[in-house]
Amino acid sequence: MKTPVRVAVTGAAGQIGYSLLFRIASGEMLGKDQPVILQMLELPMDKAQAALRGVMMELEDCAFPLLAGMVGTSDPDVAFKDADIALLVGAMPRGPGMERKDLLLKNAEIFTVQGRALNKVARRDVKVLVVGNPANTNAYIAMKSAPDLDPRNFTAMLRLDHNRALSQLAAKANVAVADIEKLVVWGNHSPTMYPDYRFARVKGQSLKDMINDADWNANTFIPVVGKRGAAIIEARGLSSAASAANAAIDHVRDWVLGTDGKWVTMGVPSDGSYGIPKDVIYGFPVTCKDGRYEIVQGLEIDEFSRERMNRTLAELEEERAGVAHLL
Ligand code: NAX
Repeated sequence: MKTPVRVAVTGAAGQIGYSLLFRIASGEMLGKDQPVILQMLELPMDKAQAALRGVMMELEDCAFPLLAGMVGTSDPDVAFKDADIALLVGAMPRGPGMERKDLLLKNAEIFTVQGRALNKVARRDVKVLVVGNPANTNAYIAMKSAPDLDPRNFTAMLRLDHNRALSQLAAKANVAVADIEKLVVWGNHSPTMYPDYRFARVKGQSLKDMINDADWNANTFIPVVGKRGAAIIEARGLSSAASAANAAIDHVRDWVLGTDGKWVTMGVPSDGSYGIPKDVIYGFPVTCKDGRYEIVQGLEIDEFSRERMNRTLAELEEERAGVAHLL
C-alpha cells in the first residue's frame, strides 16, 4: 500500500468543494492505488463548520477504500500541516455593490494568511492550485507570502477555460475533443484570457486550417470561451461548480502524474517566457513530467496574438499593483 498523500482543500463546504472532495477520495485525481488524507478548511462561522461536518459525514458514508483519513478545521495551520497538495478553492465572493478593488483586497487578506500558513507548515514540495477568484492574483499573493517555498509550487487554474475551449473547437470542427492537441489559453482567468488554437492539431492536421474562419475566432470563439462563466450563471443561477471541480482534478492529476508530452494550460509564475514579466501568474502551455511542469517554448506570436496577450497581461499587472502594498 502506498503512503497516503495529504490533500488540503479550502472552501470545502462550498459548491466546488462538494463536487471535488468525493472525486479526490475515489482516486480520480491521484490514481486508483493512491490513498489520500483530506484536510479540509472552512470559515470558523457555525454555519460553515456545520456544513463541513455534513460533507465529512457524507464522505464517511461513501466508505471510500482510498480515504485514509480526514481533518476538518477552521485553522489554516492545521489544514496545511504536511500537505503534499493544496487546493485553494475558498474565496470571498463578490457581494452586491462590491467594487472589483474591494474584492481584490478582501481576497488578498485571505491568500496572505494562507500563503504564510503554507510557508510555515506544508511540505516543502507542496503543489498548490488556486481556484478561488481572482485566481491568478490570489496565487501570486500566496506565492509572495511563502518566501521559503519554491515559487514554482504555486499555480492558478486556467484548465476550465482550456476545457471549455476544447469543447467549442471540437463542436465547430466536428472532431472528437480527445483528438485535439496543442491548445493554449494565455493569460488571466477572466474574460480577457486568450484561447489560441493556432498550433492545435487533430490527428496531425492543423485545426486552424480545418476551421479556417478568422471572423469566428475573433467574434465568436474567443468571446464565448471568455464569457462562458457568466453564461453558466445566467442559465443555472449559480456559478460553474462540477466543471470547475473537474478542471481542478485534471490540473493536479496532470501535474503529478504527467501529460506524456501533451500540452495543457496552467497558470504559472512567468520565467520571462514570451515577454511576460517574471513572477506574473499567467496562463501558459505546459507539459508535465515527474511532478514538474515546463513552459512550451518557441511558439511564434503574431500581431493579433500579441495584442490579446498584452491585454490580459495589462489586467494582471493592474491587479498586482492593487495589492502591491500588502506584500
Ligand atoms: P461557494 O461560495 O459555494 O464556496 C466557497 C466556500 O469557501 C464557502 O463555503 C466559504 O465558506 C468558504 N470560504 C470562504 N473564505 C474562506 C477562507 N478564508 N477559508 C476557508 N474557506 C473559506 O463558491 P464556489 O462556487 O465553491 O467557488 C469557489 C471559488 O472558485 C470562487 O472564488 C469562484 O469565483 C471560483 N471559481 C474559479 C474558477 C476558475 O476557473 N479558476 C471557476 C469556478 C469558480 O467560479
